[in-house]
Amino acid sequence: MIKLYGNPYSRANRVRWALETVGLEYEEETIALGPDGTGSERFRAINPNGLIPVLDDDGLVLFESVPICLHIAKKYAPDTLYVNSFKDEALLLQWSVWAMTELEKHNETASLHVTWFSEDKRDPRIAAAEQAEVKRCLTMLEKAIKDDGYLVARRFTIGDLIICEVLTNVAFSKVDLSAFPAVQAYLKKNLSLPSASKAFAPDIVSPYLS
Ligand SMILES: N[C@@H](CCC(=O)N[C@@H](CS)C(=O)NCC(=O)O)C(=O)O
Repeated sequence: MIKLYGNPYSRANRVRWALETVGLEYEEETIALGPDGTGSERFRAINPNGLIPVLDDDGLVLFESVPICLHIAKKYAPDTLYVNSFKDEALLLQWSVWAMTELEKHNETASLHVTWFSEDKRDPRIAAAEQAEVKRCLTMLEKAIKDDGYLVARRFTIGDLIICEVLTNVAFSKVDLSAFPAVQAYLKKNLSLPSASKAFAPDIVSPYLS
């Protein structure tokens, strides 16, 4: 039995997309953010960290979205969504950790100061500095995917899935993607996959499909 604890407007989207990509049967329990959901005693017994997503893979209960995605790919699609050399695995891990610790971190802080905080809590200097960091990350990504449109192994892997899902949040930091044509094409191609249509609420992917 595979069970995802998540909701359609959260980092559970990357896990749902990985599950849809490998074609696994799973159930999802919607967990709201806040005291009645992620903060509840019941949910904290499942994830003491109090955050979604959580995956229960036949009794193996995992938190942290990126390791969950890597686990799904390696276990259920080792020759397609995962990679099969030490070199490609090292690159895949490098980009996956970068997606969380650089790209996502800067995009999230920018989004707080551009979209999510109330006006009185927003700091335009932090917003501008963090948007500049997101652009620095996008410049790196643009170069990395320019040759063949993929991060590693010259095909779509879990690394591309993680990065494209992280980038669905760029709408909230209001970073303009037009200076990054390879990234724009990369998002459009990968978010148009049938697995993405099944995994995402339409309003999340629509800004990147035209
Ligand atoms: N590093 C964690 C972050 C998870 C996280 O921040 N989840 C948010 C939703 S995207 C959450 O559960 N927030 C709980 C709350 O705000 O109550 C991961 O990637 O899984």
